[in-house]
Amino acid sequence: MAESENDRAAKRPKTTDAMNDPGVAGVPSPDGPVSGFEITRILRECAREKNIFIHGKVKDQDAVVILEKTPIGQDTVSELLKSSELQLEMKNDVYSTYQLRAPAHLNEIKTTVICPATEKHVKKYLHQEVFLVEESGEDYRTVTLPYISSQSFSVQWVHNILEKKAEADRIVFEDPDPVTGFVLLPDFKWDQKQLQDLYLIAIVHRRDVKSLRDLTSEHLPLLTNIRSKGEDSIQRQYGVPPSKLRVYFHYQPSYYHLHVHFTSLEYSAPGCGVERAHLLSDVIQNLQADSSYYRSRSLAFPLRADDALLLKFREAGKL
Ligand code: DD3
Repeated sequence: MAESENDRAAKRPKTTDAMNDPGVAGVPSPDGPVSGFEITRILRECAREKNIFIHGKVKDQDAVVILEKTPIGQDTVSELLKSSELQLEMKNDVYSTYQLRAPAHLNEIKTTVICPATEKHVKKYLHQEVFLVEESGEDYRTVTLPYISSQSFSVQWVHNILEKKAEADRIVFEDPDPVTGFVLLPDFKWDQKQLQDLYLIAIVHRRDVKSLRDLTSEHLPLLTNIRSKGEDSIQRQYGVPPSKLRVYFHYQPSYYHLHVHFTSLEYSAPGCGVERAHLLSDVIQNLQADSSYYRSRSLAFPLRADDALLLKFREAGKL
């Protein structure tokens, strides 16, 4: 019979506070932040994406927990079929369906925890109507830039990566040059169990470039360096050639420290659509043709109805 949460709670030592014990990567963490989680409400769920976003509390702190079933990796299929129990659901002619009971290590659920979560974190996962905004170079300087400067969008986690204070063991490649260098590592969204949803990010060392909007021909050595060394590293480490990669920026980005997304071409990553993604190779060519391309061009991007930036565009009469 399955052990109840009470049984397990009784067995584990009571010394550690759930939130002060982040656990150690790769080691089971019975006192991790999920065990004491009290559900407040479901923020969003998607049957197709097989994920659910939950708002709740751990001790007295707000938290968001994201649970997601991951793709079945080719390399685990044979073990999955061999070592699982099958329970027949129905049979009709040549057709039959089963519930397969996989061994625990082949039946993991990717779990992301944000704790303490701010109201912004919570809101981000609520389903919202979206609107397309067209931002001219002038709009950027008068509406968007003042807004992003006034907000304390924390990029602490980015600095932690660059300074090796977090995720140092996950770095796939680093070019330490302060001007053209970057760190390449798997994005949070990828659990690295299968190549189908490969997702890495290149985070630049220099801290004076917020987004695509700041790029000029001065940055071409940085961009071509990221393209060539990023693609090389992914080819070497994962055997995925450049022709199988979608390499791009987001505009607007979700954090204002320049970074490049490397995703599997087979995987429709969230945010890879034409309304938000700008291919690195297009960006390079546009800057080669016109150094002020991204300073002066209008750029369109989607904004959620509850995004404060949308309100700024409305107030400025741009929507
Ligand atoms: C983020 C955008 C940011 C929730 C979530 C993710 N890759 C990250 C911290 C460390 C990381 C990322 C914000 C935050 Cl789930 C709110 O992303 C990260 N580390 N995308 C990596 N490797």
